[in-house]
Amino acid sequence: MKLFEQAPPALGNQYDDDRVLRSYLARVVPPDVLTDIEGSLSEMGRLAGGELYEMQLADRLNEPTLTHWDAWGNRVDKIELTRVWQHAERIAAEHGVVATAYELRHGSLSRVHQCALAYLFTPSTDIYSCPLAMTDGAARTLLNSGNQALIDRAVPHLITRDPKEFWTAGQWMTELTGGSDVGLSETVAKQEPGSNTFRLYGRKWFTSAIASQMALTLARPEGNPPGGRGLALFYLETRDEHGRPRNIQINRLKDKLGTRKVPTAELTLDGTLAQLVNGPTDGVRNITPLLNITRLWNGISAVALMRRGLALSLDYASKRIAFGAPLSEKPLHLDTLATLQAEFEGAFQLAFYVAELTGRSETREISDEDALLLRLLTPIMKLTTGKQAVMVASEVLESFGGAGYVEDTGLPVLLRDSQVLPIWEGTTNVLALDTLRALQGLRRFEAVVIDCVESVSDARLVEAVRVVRSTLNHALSWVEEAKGDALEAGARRFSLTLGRTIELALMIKHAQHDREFVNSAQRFTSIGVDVIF
Ligand code: MFK
Repeated sequence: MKLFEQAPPALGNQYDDDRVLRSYLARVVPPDVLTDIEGSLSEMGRLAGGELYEMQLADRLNEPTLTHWDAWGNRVDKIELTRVWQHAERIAAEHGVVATAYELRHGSLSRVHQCALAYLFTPSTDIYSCPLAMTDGAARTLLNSGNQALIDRAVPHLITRDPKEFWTAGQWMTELTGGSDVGLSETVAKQEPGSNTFRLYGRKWFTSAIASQMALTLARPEGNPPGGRGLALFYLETRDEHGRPRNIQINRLKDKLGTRKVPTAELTLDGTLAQLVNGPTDGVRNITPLLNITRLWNGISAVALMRRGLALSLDYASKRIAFGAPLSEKPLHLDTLATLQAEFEGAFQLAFYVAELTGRSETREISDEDALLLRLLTPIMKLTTGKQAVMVASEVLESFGGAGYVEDTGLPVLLRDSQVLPIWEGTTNVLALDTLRALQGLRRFEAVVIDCVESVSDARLVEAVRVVRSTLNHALSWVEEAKGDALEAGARRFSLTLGRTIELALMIKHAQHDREFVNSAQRFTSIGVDVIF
């Protein structure tokens, strides 16, 4: 008797198969630029759907390890990375997953190109996007600082395509006292007599991707006042020429729910040599360029993981027969996936719109009003897409039935890894409060949303346009009226409503360009946009 065989879900070229990415690029990137960048995207799509994905499945059970002592009793604190991570580092460097944004081959659109590469690369490389995000953010922070010695020393390594020269960067902010409230940090910086160098003493409680060659971190120079202003931003190199940590003890690796391939550590800094990046105070403000870049990466990673889950689920639906037909012919299954697809497309449009604005800010082609909009949209985008990613990942697992709950399908990791997206780089609530600090961008937000929906001619989008307008008005009047505790208590609902409103507005704009996307805009409208209540 022939045993029943179930074909597993499979992936093709993740660029060629992605009609959302390709349609978006056709709208925002001029044809000659698209011709120039398509080769790199198709190549990354081929790797992501092919050898990287296969390696990821084969490497599923490996995790990074920390060895404290060598055979001869020397403290070495050696980190062994997984096979995928070792390979991903080379691919990332060679394919310019960071470098593309700094080479500026296509001006401000280089950021969109780079985010598209990151989007394709991320789901097949076990969250190697984490060190890349911090590397990108460190390069941007150092360049903004104007500290020429540090720029000359580190930036060429951070943005090179040569794997032998490539460095990644850490972002050491979190301490036991302050995860979100970074101003509570206790690490002390003592200046070396007669020099500009400092030694850092303290404990860092959650340092991601500890294998990096350099880090940006916060510490309080002796005598400075408490709070974020009394902290300073420091640059340090993590290991000496023998590969040993420089007065840094790696106490242990974190035992996390997800992102288990990321070697996240607890550290003790015990006289670690460090240099000021830009002055002895205002460390929190000075590290914000890094935060804003990693928050962009967070959003791009959120849409990337949603897309991966949907790609697998859609493929499986054509292979899985139940109750007499493939799932892909079942109205309820299709309806469920269409809702997830609409959430993904809304998130995609918003994350890439923030990439466009970031690119224009980096090439200084941004108006003052759009700079304020970018400041407002970065937390909104990060918090909205993070929530969507968890919801979509959970539903994707369910769409596989029991198989989605079984580890060796490679599916559960999608949910575990997505769950970090609303947590690191600022939780939903912390970013909702940050949204309130950035309301100067609200006027431009309103103008952009109205502009997206103003000249809509397709009758099928009339209801979507009505919902955008009415939700926008509700949000604007709510924030005008809310005060004190009521304003703070409603900040999450307000921020999510702004996020969903601009997602729908951008979806409508996109559907005008490509009518294939009208259905998604309609569906997103009926799922619901206004969560202020
Ligand atoms: C998959 C890809 C993702 C990659 C992941 C990488 C690995 C993850 C590693 C981590 O998780 S690292 C830890 C991340 N931690 C955080 O994100 C901290 C979350 N907490 C916040 O964001 C708080 O809002 C914040 C620490 C910034 C609040 O601190 P303070 O001391 O109360 O700051 P304050 O007074 O609000 O702001 C100080 C200055 O910075 C102000 O400017 P002024 O000095 O001119 O008044 C603010 O306007 C400015 N500022 C704050 N946030 C800003 C900003 N400016 C620009 N952009 C921002 N986002």
